[in-house]
This record gives sequence, structure tokens and C-alpha cells, in this order.
Amino acid sequence: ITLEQPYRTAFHFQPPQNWMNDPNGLMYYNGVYHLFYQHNPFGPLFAVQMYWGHSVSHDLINWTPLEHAFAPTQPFDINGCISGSTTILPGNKPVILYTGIDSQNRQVQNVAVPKDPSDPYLREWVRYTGNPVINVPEGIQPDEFRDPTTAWLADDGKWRVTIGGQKDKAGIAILFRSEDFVNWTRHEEPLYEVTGSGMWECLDFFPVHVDGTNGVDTSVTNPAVKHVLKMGVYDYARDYYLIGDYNPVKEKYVSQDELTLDSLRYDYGKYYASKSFYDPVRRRRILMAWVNESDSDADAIAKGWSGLQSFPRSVWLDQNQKQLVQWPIEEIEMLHENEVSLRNENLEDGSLHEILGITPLQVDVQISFKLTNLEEAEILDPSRLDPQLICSEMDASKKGIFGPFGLLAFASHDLTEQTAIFFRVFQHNGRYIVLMCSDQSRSSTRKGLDKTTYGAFVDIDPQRDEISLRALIDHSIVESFGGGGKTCIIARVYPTLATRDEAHLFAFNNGTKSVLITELSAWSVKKARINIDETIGCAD
Ligand code: DQQ
Repeated sequence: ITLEQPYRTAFHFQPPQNWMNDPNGLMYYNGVYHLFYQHNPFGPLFAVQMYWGHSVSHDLINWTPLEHAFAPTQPFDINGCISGSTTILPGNKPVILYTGIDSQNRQVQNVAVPKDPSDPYLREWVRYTGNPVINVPEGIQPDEFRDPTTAWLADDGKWRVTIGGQKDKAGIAILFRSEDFVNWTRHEEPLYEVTGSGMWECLDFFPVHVDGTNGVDTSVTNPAVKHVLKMGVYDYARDYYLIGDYNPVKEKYVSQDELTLDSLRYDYGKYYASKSFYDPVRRRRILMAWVNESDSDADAIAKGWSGLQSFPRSVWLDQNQKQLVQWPIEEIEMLHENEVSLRNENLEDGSLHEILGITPLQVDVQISFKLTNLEEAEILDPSRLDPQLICSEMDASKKGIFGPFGLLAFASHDLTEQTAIFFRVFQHNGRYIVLMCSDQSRSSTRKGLDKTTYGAFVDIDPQRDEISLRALIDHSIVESFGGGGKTCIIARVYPTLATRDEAHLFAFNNGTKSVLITELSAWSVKKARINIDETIGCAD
């Protein structure tokens, strides 16, 4: 039997079947990239008793599925092998530190090492018999202590690791130290804490160069780096991050800005439980995250699967040192074909330009716009500054002056179905401000889907800079990068009309002022070999 699977992806990672959530233990080891992930092998819905799925790759594009790395079988993880990270110890020795839910439902931290370090794929992992290596600290609830980061080594020769938790409604990054990776001592003070922010999970803590796009290995601390602390804020299911300075002697992290609901996020759409790792081959830091479904449990059961990983992104500090920049890893070019391009085309009010010659459901598209006479731009209503709210109220159908302009993805020929990724430019406090939206309100004729529209500002100056958008479109996901990766938005969509040969991709302008497309390039993206399992194929 061939199953109809219109929403399975061509180049976004997903397991052969069933439920997947967080990426775990990302690493590069002896020529191979490893991705572990939270997996429920028994069905397409979340289950507490998680397994660690495991796939390997030579290029971060094609992935080979292996046996599970961990199943919940030991007293220290019998109720679930939940999230964790890898650290490469001196002598090129990988070790996993992960959270187990023990027989008394406590979240404890366990270590595991490869059974045979010379196995190129590190198929089997041995859990240390002395686990757990870290028990729930005093004053922390037993179910609020999880997801150890990759550890870092300080000049005193001791490893540090931070683990998320909460204390009296404050989110905390609890800090531990160890000389041998087995005996860990808690540092009295957390690395960082924020009153009232609730439980933090899936922390990530890493250095970024103050200058340039190269990544930095996790243990590096020197004046040429800043440190990023990322927290998964459980109450909002959002990954927020801070930029600041880490002092390993004082054992304190000092952030440039405070954490609020308006703080920086890697992605303003569906994107959670992210994790980064340093890739020594191309000297970059790579970021991946869990992208949840927007359809229902019943739909997941019908599909037989749930959850994607975001396409791997390189991440670095913006020149202004105030935010990060993310960009799809260059390996995507291996999958490019049928390049089409266009230069200097004016888009008048109400115009649509169809991008032909590509496969609209598997495409990588980049477009840049130039605007002139900006002084005619609308004034932003100072009482409505929430970008997501502006995007939902002023959706792609609402005409403005500069904008909405951008792309219509997953579009049916009559535009009944369309996912609009677009910009608007406003005047605000004597300057120009660029808003980026991903409007899912017309993405499908189906009911019962989460069609929330997302939005965020893009920190560019439209007087000086062109406004660029890149979108990775893949059957039921669109990852959008505004301003060269300064603002990112992932959305999940489930079109019913815009499928197979019926889908279209357009550039559009629905603002009264015309905008100039300075450059457009688009490529069809070939199907990657991801966890190919012949029991569940696409109909084609
Ligand atoms: N998912 C894991 C936890 C983590 C949560 C359980 C975040 O370790 O805190 O599957 O999505």
C-alpha cells in the first residue's frame, strides 16, 4: 500500500515514522555528524517515556537512520530518556550527558559513552553504571531539573555544565562543576536567573566571535567573544536568547539586556528546544530546533508521524553585537537545481509575478527589494507596537503604502490558498522600521489547524539597505529569513488545493507604492535521502 503523504518533507529532517520532538546531542565526530532526537517509537503523539532516536550524516543533508541510542530501561531513566547534549572530551572522546526520569519520577542527569569509539557511526552507547551523576538539587522540584548543555572547560581544568530549572517562579540556569565528568558539584549561585520567568528547559550556552561569521568552540572564553544564553521558556514554548559576558572565575553571566517577553528569539514562528554545536570542519556554529505540527492529534494519527527539525542554520553575532544572525548552511546547494533569476523588475500596486521553472513545493528562493521615497510611508500607531499583532490585524490582504510586499508560497492558482511572507515599512520615532510577517490565515481550506500569523521587526535601515527575504519551502514548512537572517520565522502549513502540480509561487506587492525587485534567485530543491524507510513512502 502506498500512503498519501503530501506533508512529508523533502529536505527537512524527520524520522521514518512516529513522534519526534527536541534535537539532542548534536555533534561532529571523525567525519560524521550525529543527530539524536526525542522519539516515541510507538506512535505519532508525545509520550513521556521518550527514546533517543539517532541518525548520522556526512553532509547534514542526507541522513541514515540507526537503532535508538537509548531506550528507557534503566532505574535512572526507566520513565524516559529526555533531552541532553554531547561534549567531546580531550583525546576526541564523545560523552553524552542527558536527563533520565528515574523510577521515582525524578529528573536526574546521566552519562553515557560509545561502546566502541572506532565504530564510525557510534551505534551503541553504554550508560555508566554509577548513574545518575547528578541528583535533583535541594530546593528544586524533582520534575523541574532537566536538559544539560554541552559542557565547557575553564582554565582551572574543571568542566562546567548548566541545567535548566525553576525556583520560586524564577527560571534558573543551575551550574555544576566537575574534574572527571562523573563527580559533579553544584555551584551555590546559578549562572543566571530571571524572576517570574517560570521553568527554563533546553538551555544552550556558547561563545560567539565579536567580529566575523566563524563559530567558536564551546570552551573558548576571551575578550574576542561574547556569550549567548538561550532558554526555552516553558510557559510560552519559546526559545529566547541573551547576549552577554561570561566570567568563569566569578562564575557569573552578565547579559546586555534583560529577559522580557519582547526579548530576542531565534525564530518568531514555530521553533523550540533548539540546540547548537560547533562544527570544527567548517568552523561554524550550527543550530537546529524542533518544529511542531500545526494540525491536530487526529491528523498526526492519520499521517503516522509528527514533528520536524528545522533546516540546519549557521549562527553568528551581528556586526552591531546586539543580535544573532542565522543562515541556512551552504550544503543546501547540493540539492539545488533549475536556477531561475530575475533582476530589476518593478512591482506596481496589486501586481503578482509568478516564479516559474521551479518546483513550488520544494524551493529555495531569495528576493531583494529596493524602496524609494520612503517619506511617504505610514506612521506606525504608537499604541500598537506588538509586531505579531500588527501582522495579524494587517494581514496580506490589507493594502498599505509600502507593503505588503513579498512572496506568496503554497498558492493555489486562484490564490484561495496562500501563505504570504511579506514586509511593511513604517515611520516610527523619526526613522523607518521594517516589519516582517508570515501570514498563515489563508494557508489551507482545512479547518482545525493552527493558522496563527507571526511577525517581528527586522533591524535594518530601508533607506540604506535593500530588504531581502529568503524562504525554504518544503511541502508543509516554510522557513523565512528576513534581512539576511536577522529575523527568522518558521511556519507549518497544510494546503489542500496548492498541492503537487497545482501549487504556485509568486512575488507580490499589495501596497500603493511600487517596489523594485533588484534581484530574485530561486532553485528547485531535490529530495534529500533522509531516513529512507521503504514502509512509509510518498505516493510519488
Ligand atoms: N522536551 C523533553 C524535555 C524538554 C522538553 C522531553 C522540551 O527534556 O525539557 O521530551 O521540549
